[in-house]
Amino acid sequence: MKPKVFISAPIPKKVEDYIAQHCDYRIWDKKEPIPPEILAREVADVKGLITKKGAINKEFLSQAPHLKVVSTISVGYDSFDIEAMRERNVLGTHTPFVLDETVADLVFGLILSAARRLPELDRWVKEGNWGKEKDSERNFGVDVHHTTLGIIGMGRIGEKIARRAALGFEMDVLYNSNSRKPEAEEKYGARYSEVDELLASSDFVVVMLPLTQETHHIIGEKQFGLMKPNAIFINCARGQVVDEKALVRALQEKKIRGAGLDVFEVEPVGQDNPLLQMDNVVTLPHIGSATHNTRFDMAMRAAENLVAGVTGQVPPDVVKELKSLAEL
Ligand code: 8YV
Repeated sequence: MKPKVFISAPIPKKVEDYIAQHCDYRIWDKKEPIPPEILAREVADVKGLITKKGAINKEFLSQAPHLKVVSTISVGYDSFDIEAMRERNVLGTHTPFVLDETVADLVFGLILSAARRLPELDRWVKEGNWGKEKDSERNFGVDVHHTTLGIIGMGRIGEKIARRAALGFEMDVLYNSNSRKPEAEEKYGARYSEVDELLASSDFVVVMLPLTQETHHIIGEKQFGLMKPNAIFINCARGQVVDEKALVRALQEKKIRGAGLDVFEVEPVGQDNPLLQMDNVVTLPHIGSATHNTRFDMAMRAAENLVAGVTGQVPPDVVKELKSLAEL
């Protein structure tokens, strides 16, 4: 008998076919998110679950007594309550590697957009303003090349950003991380730096940290106060890593020049969020990994993790905090 699994969001047909070969599955394939009461019913008898968001906590797990593996189609796994999963012996997997280059591309999209004011000037042209204004400096921005980039959180994606920065834009790269990255230091001339020094020296500050209890609001008033008045702040990680109210104040008080944001403390971002009123802030709807190829690869990777987990193998991408469960 094939193991029972539930897929709680639409996935590409090929990925569904792969799961069908190994599992007895049901799928929520509607565009709107699955209502919690339906999810609770669907997970009551399954061994494996594919998810995209939604807390996997004690309460959720109590509705899924047979669950062995939860496979999220994302690299971030802040939706996992690690302690609750460990207690219930449920493996959690994520999708590292396959999105690194795509997210690094978007970080540079935000850097360029904020520095050269691309979305603002795109609107300006489309609104018919070109030729009306006489101020020849009106549309000036700031350079990206040969400036200093500070990366807080130098994981796999951070290293891809560093490569683009050093080899493409000839930027100086500073980074802060739990561990030193000899390869990035050697190949891209990246220099390890304490956070305060990195903030004070960088023209562009990119935060690339996972969201955990320790990183919640790790960038706040003090950190914005240390940045250069000309600095541009980029967040493509998780909104809650940043104290958004402090960011708004820093922008209003011109403590920094601008920001490029793919993520927000509350998503979708509220229309009354003051960040949406600021021309010097580029806002995107959490699209770091959102290309056809990468989202396909992420779904396939999540499917492979799921199938491995429900067929008695060790899934390739068990999250580091739960690896010890997989070794039992
Ligand atoms: C996800 C992301 O695809 O991977 C992550 O951690 O933030 C995105 O790439 C998104 O959260 C939807 O699952």
